[in-house]
Amino acid sequence: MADLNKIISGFDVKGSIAGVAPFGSGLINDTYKVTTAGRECPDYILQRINHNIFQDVDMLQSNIEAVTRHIRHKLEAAGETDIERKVLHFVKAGNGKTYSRDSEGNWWRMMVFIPGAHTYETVNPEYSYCAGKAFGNFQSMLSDLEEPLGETIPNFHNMEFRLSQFHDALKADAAGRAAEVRHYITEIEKRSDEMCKAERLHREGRLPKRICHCDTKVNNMMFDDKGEVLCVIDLDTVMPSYIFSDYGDFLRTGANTAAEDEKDLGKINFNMEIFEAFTKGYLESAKAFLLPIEIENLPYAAALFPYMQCVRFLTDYLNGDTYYKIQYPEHNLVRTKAQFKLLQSVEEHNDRMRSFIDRTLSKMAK
Ligand code: GN1
Ligand code: MG
Repeated sequence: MADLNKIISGFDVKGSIAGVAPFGSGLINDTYKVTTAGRECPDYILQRINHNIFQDVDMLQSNIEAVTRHIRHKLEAAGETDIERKVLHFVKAGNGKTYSRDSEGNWWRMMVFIPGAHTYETVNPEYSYCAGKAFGNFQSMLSDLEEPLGETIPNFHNMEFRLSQFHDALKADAAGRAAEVRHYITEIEKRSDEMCKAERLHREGRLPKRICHCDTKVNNMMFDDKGEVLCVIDLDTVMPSYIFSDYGDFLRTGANTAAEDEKDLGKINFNMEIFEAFTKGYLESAKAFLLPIEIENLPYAAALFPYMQCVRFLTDYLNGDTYYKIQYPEHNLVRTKAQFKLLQSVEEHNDRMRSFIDRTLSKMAK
């Protein structure tokens, strides 16, 4: 176990440390809340970057710095007064960078904890509408970022790549688990062509990549006490992708009537009220820059992300749980089943999603 106090002392932190405790429910990095003594100094978030997954830490932090700097300038130009709560503020380490390496080779970073902000694992329609607007705004604010961003995880949301990893895992069958998941393998294969549509459209030059967040889980948004979105957090995966990434991954988590790893499949459904509220918010802030092909494929995006996550969880299960943090041996299988159930529910709502989008667009055109 790393000496957290020693690591913290390497950053330009104000005040004396009163406590350090694990924080949040992320599946990749280790996150801690650092509380300082007294009211005048801010609290902080400390994170150990998972450098097995984010192998190019320089690129990772340089992306994040470019993005937060750009958003900060936009907010300043717009005369925003609550800037410290609307964009993440990374603390400098002794080396002048926003990250540092400990003697064991781990990478760490710190940011100012945003006071009076909350994250949620589930949201109501009103909050979903705000989330839709916020993610549309986020994409729109970054549309004129001049520095090119690197892919912090190459091919992160590339469905063809995720399927090839799945096929490799299946062939190797490292944990001897392939036989018990035959049903899910068949269901995944049945849909594979349709689900790789985005990559085909991109190759044909019809679908652009834009800067996206790429991890728009509902718990990656900070809300204030009134339910307004303050900012979007967890910026590790901000990179060029299809807008489907942000739209689809929010719905995967926000419109699921149960948790991502719910064992009782009967509880898992796609909540159309959340879908409608989120879609309305997203279209209001993003319609101005979206192409018809992007809008037309929003229902596809709603299905793509439960599908992709199902493939990713099953791949990890087949590999013997080497990627996602698990709490019990079958966890990745439970997650796979839950994502597949959600996918089926999304598929049942395809026509209703399409007609809601059409109605919303025609109302907006008036
Ligand atoms: C991971 O870091 P966290 O827990 O917010 C994953 C996402 C998955 C998600 C599934 C870098 O997100 O892509 O959708 O788990 N992030 C990475 O819950 O793989
Ligand atoms: Mg997260």
